[in-house]
Amino acid sequence: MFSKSLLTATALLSTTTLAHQNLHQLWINDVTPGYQTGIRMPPSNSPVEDVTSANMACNVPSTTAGPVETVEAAEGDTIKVQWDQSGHPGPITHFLMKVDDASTATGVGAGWFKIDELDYVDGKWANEIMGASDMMHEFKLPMGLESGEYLLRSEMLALHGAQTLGGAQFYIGCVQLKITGTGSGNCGPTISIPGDYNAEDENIYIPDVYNGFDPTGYTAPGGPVASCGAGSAPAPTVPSTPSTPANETAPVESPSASPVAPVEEPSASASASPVEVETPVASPSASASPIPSSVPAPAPSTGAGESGALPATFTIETFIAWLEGKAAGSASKARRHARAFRV
Ligand SMILES: [Cu+2]
Repeated sequence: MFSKSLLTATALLSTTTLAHQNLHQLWINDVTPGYQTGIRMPPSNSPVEDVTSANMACNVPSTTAGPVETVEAAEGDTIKVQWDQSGHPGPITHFLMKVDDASTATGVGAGWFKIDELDYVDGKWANEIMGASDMMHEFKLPMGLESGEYLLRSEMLALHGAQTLGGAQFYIGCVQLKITGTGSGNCGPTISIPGDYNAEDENIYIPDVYNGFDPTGYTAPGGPVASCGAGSAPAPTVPSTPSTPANETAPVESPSASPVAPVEEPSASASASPVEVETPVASPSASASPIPSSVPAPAPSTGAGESGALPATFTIETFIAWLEGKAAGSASKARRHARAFRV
């Protein structure tokens, strides 16, 4: 516990960042092209919340990053992705889109097909499951892909604000791939991004997310996992392994060598490390996520409970939360954590 007098707001605000997240690295059959190589890094780690935005496809385009390398892969390859630590409850999904030139394609529009999905398994959301594996998640490129260039879209949907229409947060990272395959390009079903996500969809807008919502039957947006070619089933999803990945090509510059990057919250467990004001989505496993259904969802427009009086004694997390409430209180669309942080 800390006393108010020991801490100043400016000190905390300047050193504390919140659990926004980005995709930073991938491995293809356990070999990485390097830290942030092949990935279109957005200008910040903030989410996209407007499902009608073109940024839903491949996040906000960077105006300062240099050219992104297109990475080679083959159908059936194992892809492992690594995201920032996240206490935001929700699923992870992956989509592919065949493009003429992965280095220039925007990814906006039709042609995306889902190849991987992890929602809520054994009482844990995908972000929690990944948190136990250094925020890695593994899946396979389907068999039956047509050779050519693709965008691979990794989406982590955060549901902690899903009780508000438009409050769900989409974290998106796109990878540029050149895939060798044996198919003829008939993977489906396909969707349009933006276009097929609607703010009111039951897996995006969840009014009772803190009050009775049962996540066990939850299915992430984007429709079913596609199949490619007649009779060709998609490759099964392979659970992430806790083993440390090979990192042959980027041993020096990769901040991922550090167990926890300084901008990230120290723990993947939202319930154990409430760095943010946010409350994790209620889980049936009450012991793991002791969020009672009676806890009222924070009122976005008032910031009630967040910008009120600070108790005489408090944890650092509570103080950060209080500060966030102060900072967000005047926003027209109040957020339970700051958005302006940039990596
Ligand atoms: Cu966040």
